[in-house]
Amino acid sequence: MIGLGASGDAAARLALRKGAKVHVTDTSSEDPVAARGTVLADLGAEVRLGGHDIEAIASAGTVVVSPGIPPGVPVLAALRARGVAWVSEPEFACRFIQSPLTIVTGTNGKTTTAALCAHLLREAGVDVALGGNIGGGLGPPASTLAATHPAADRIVLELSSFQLADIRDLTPDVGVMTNLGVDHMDRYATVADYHRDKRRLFEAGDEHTTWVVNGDDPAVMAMAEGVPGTHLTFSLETAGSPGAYLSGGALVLDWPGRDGPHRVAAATDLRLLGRHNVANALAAVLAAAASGASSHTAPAALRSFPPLPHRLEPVGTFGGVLWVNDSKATNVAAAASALESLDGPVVMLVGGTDKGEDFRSLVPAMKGRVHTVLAYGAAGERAGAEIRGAVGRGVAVEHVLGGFEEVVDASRAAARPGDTVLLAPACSSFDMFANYQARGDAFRTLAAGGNR
Ligand code: UMA
Repeated sequence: MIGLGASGDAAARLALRKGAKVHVTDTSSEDPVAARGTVLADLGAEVRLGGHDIEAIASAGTVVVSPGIPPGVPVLAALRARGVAWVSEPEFACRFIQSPLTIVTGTNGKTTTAALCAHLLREAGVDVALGGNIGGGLGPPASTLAATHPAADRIVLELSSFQLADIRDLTPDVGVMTNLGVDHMDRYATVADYHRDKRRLFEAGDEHTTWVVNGDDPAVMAMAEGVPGTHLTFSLETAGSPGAYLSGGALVLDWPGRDGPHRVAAATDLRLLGRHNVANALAAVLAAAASGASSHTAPAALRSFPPLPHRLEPVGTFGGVLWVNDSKATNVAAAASALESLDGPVVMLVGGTDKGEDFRSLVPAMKGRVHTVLAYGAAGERAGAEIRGAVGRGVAVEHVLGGFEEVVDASRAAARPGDTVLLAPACSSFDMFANYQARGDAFRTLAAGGNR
């Protein structure tokens, strides 16, 4: 097992449980890797930290590689040169799973779609387990599911392009592609390389696979074209094709072979904000139906699904002001997409660790929505200056000095009844917090605390 993060730890434990002789290795020898290594050594694994022993890896019958390890790193180059193949962690896990798989991927929305699909199945009485890339406490790695739920009625896995890259025999019963855009350009040389790994999902299916694809996304439709299996689309724009679509503000399911289209819920019944989440809900409803959920329980299940933490999460309305935590928006594109989901007027908090992105790219989404920008943290001065220079009059741009509490206080002072205060910082959090979750938690607490 190469890499001892969450997925490496889970795969090593699974292999040990199955009676395999396990070698685990990581370039790091610091905690939390070191702490995991100590436990795995006690469980019987051979643990090599602080570097990789190529001979030991090459002699293994199966080599499993963690998703965060890019294909060009020296250890993988050395294995390639020796003709040693490897598999991704979910591929290894699925060798021990008997359940039919619903696999969800796409550039955006895969976590919400996978979690909502699992919720719809659970509420329909299906014994379902959720995991994969999802992380963040919402689901374990695939290898953990293989140990704990190997024969569930259904396993829903969110898979990233990194995890799809090295699958081999894993076959989706239902495959979902939410959309295709640009991401992970720090790992891939071109967008085509990134999409090539996404395409692995379609290559992994067979004539029995049901595909749930975004009918509004030409890149998805082009990739799915000619792929064996049953094709169903979800669409915000076009009503009428078999699948799920938005019509007159309602989510409609038109399942082939059943008694025609029927309304599942109103878009306003969802507790999730934003039009992109209506698309995610359509994908989830369709994927759940394809995975065996009866549609009778879908209306109540859609209404009961809570927003996921740190993803356009409404944390409360205080004095007529809605506070929204989108701390997961750690880059400019994600922050712009959060803005586009809101009608405004908006007070926006931007800042954190400066990743060198161009903050002027936020300005088109700000127009007509944002009346005040509060720029803060390590990136605050540059973000404020760039946005001020590009946004024009009518939008106040303030550089807030001090800690996060001061930033939240400044938001409260700037907001008027009817406004939304949006934390979509377009930066990572490390200047003030351990991670984006800690930042979102602080926002939630400070928003509620100061407004009681
Ligand atoms: N390493 C080596 N040798 C190298 C290079 C790195 O040993 O040459 C080590 C690193 O020191 C590290 C490990 O390899 O300890 C890599 O761990 P990892 O980055 O794969 O992290 P995990 O903790 O195993 O988490 C992964 C996913 N992370 C990534 O793909 C980056 C988690 O997705 C996922 O929840 C978890 O497996 C379980 O499936 C997170 C994520 O950010 C949520 N995903 C990306 C995204 O959603 O955009 C793809």
